[in-house]
Amino acid sequence: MHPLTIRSVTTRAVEVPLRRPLATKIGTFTTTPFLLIDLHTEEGVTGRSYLFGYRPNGARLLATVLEEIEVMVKGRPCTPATLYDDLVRGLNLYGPQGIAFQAISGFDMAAWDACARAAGLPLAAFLGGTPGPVRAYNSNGLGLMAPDAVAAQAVELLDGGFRAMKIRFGRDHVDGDVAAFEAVREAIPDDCLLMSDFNQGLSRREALRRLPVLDDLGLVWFEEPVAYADLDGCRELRETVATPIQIGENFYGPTDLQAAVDADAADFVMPDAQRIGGVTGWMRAAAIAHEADLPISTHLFPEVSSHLMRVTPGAHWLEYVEWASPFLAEPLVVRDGHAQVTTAPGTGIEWNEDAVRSLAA
Ligand code: SMN
Ligand code: MG
Repeated sequence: MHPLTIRSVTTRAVEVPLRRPLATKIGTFTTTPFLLIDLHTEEGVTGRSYLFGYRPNGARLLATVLEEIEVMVKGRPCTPATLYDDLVRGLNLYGPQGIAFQAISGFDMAAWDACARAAGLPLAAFLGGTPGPVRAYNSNGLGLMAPDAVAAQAVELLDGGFRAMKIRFGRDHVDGDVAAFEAVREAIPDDCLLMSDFNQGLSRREALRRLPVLDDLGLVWFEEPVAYADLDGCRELRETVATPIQIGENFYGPTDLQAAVDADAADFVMPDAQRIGGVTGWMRAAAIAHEADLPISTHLFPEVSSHLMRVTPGAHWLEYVEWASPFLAEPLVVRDGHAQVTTAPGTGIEWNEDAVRSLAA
């Protein structure tokens, strides 16, 4: 087998309005900037991925690092695991985290996509698994809104056969969160599960006071109750409440997951493909989670993450968001609450070029 040879890495920024604006404790999202990545090879195969820009200029910041990555990989074989290690070493002086590491993750996802496409296989199969369904929860809403508004949205989020969804917590008073929860609970079927997310919004002291009040609600998990780096705080909360503590969307690389394991900080983990190191970082992190017997869920990026879950032991829940769908030619399909990993080669990411033009930022 001859590896592909990398010709260029190009990027484009788009700004996508959210169908359902999302208010969280860490910020309100009404539109989201994305950076679209194309990895071109001499053989004519193109690998694709996208990254979240988060802030208005975020996509541009990531694009600048990807320009440097292009300089580092141009003319080299497209061998993602090798390139990942070289890029981490090569960009080490910017810190093995933050924007630099996010750009490496985006490049890595595009490189794996190219390899799987060249083999004519869906990424899940290229990684040694099979395509098929992946259990998902709907994360497209239930922000910090009034109880009647959250309840109305919860009914909409059942569309697609979802039997699980995530509510955002962290209102000024815990009673506000309870009221929102109760309104949602009444509006949806009894067998529909609810996850909760505080987006790091509580101080440790406040979390120790609030989480016990919410502990009997039957939530699947409490996500990021305190600052993401406060692993001791997470462990203390685990010792205080019965509801599982879920963290991981802010892990930078497999090392951070190992640190959470070492600190006994989590019942569940949920790495984000943009921060854990793309496909390469995910596979290494998933091995650590498995050894530690931690169920593993995904954060954003359902198009790539659904493939990864098909080869992840202890795969727990896929987070489904539709935010990239407007610029994708074949948006991810969800049926009966399961994302459908199809037999299309690669991750299935193809741009809807008309949409990319009209959303250009
Ligand atoms: C989240 C993170 C970033 C952007 C939107 C929402 C949230 C989640 O923490 O877990 O979905
Ligand atoms: Mg979260």
